[in-house]
Amino acid sequence: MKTIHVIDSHTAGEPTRVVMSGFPDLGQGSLAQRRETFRDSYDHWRSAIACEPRGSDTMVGALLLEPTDPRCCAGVIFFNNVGYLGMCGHGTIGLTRTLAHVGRIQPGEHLIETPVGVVGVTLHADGKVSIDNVESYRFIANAEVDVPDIGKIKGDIAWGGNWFFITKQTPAPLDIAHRNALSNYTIAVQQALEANGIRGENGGVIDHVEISGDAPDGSGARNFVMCPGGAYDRSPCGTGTSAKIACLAADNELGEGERWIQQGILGSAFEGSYRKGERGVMPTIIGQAWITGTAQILIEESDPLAWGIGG
Ligand code: PYC
Repeated sequence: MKTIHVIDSHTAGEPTRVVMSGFPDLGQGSLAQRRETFRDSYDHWRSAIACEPRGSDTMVGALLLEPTDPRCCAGVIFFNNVGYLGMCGHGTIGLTRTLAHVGRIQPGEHLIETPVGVVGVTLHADGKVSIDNVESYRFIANAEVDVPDIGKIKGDIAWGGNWFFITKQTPAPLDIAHRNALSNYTIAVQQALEANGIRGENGGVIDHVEISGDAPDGSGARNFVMCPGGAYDRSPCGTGTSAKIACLAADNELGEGERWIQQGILGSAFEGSYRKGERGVMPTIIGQAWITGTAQILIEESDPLAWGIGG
């Protein structure tokens, strides 16, 4: 029997499961090297934790690790039902809230090491968390992809810690009632991008598709973000908001220091702003997470579904 201690939270509706202990040793390399070891040797642990019957398609896991950079209070590798994420905005907010919950950090500024770089976080006295995300930039403006049975879709390809295709074209209003139509559409776009070899810089797979528009009730900017693995982000997506801000800045539609309120498909919101970066923007994203549970995950070797369903 294997025992893994996890703490669950949600950030604006999107779950994060922080793995506190019980995970195999991944060695002492960089976070990127340890993510390779995780992927090569322990991928079944990912599916045991993130997939059904213990997890779900929406679950984002956050493996808590010792950082290599002594300035950082923690290292983390994010994963989900199908693989690994570079950065994860809602997950970093959930991780920060979790570290505070167990008394490992106090309100103030902290650094967290991820496989794609060090991110700064501020835990505010009211429980909100600001993330100073990795540099985000638009890679290609107005790219076009031909999507079977849908037609030509135009959008920007941008980096916000993950690769995004951000389009304003939508098959339905950005309302949770239309989640099935929005999901089918964005999954078709994801597949067409890959089938046509349309990728981010250095061949990075564009595994997130974001529809960007207005809330149906006119209450502000809203998005719908399809994550790798077929589940839509319940939150406004921290890396997706960062990528969107990079595009707004590139189009001179958002000035340095100006606030951008980004609703997700549930209407829950993150607040974003940016400083100019060397290449793009240095985004700050503010959101809040709530603890939803703590558990000892048990893996019985005799269980035919011990290592998760699918994944
Ligand atoms: O908040 O960056 C994010 C995120 C990525 C995938 C799910 N959430």
